[in-house]
Amino acid sequence: MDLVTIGESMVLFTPTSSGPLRFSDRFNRTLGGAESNVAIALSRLGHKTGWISRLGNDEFGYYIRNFIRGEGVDTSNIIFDQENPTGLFFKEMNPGQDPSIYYYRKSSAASNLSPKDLNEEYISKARFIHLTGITPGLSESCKQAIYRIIELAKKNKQVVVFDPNIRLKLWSKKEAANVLTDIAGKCDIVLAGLDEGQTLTGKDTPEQISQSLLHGKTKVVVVKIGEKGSYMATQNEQHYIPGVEVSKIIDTAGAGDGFAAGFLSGLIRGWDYRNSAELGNRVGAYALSVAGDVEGYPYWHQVNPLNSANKVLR
Ligand code: KDG
Repeated sequence: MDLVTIGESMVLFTPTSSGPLRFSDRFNRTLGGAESNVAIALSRLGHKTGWISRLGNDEFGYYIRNFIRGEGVDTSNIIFDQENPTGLFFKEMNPGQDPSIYYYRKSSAASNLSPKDLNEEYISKARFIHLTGITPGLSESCKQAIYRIIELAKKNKQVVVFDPNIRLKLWSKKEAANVLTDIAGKCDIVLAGLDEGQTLTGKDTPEQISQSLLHGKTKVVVVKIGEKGSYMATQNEQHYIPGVEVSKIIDTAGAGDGFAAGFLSGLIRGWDYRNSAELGNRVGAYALSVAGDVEGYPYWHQVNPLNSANKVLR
């Protein structure tokens, strides 16, 4: 297995009209979840991935499992929770602004994930472990599961990649910053949005943020800076990697996860950090050009640098 990830995925309802949800009566049903987004995007790029989670033993749980399994992600370590439901979330489309998000995930099946749900033998087979800051914000038992998986990865000499993905609807900025800074320092690679890096470190620029995050176990930091691309830093090299132009941005959700998948795809292929970050920018750009979290993620032939046909985004 190339990568194992753990987290919550939810059914996403997006209204077909914009404006306040109280007036919306038609919705498209898809799914979202930062960790399964990364697993799906990597699978499309040709890698073997596994997603650990809890889902409700309900129709939405089966829908999510079937979709993710259909994308080629290993779903053998999903637990169907007999008591708690699959989480849901709704988008509210605000013309000219980012959509508003409404979660219905309190006490969901996935927020009951705990260290006892972790199968060490399964986890130890992966080269990379991918974690986000969403999971520790879901509940105390989820936070303990994240610390336990970090311990297992250390014991089994695996590379841990961490995306803070700060969600202020789950916890306060102060609590998120305290916990996520601690977790970041225990991970090998940290991939943070500029605003997240600012929250974690109190610094302003990608250079200052990465210097501050390059401590403890962390050897590589990438700061994602939207349309400007990304900035990657180790103690020995630092580069700005320009963004890929997108003719029309349709939906920013899932772009950061697309970056993570592209970056990790590069590392799995043995590329250096700089070229991997360039692939991350490219995969993230694909996500921007299509509505929905995962619908836009490319297949390998679309981003393979040896294939000249991939230079134009779909
Ligand atoms: O990165 C995209 C995610 O934010 C979205 O899919 C929903 O996972 C999600 C969350 O917990 O907010």
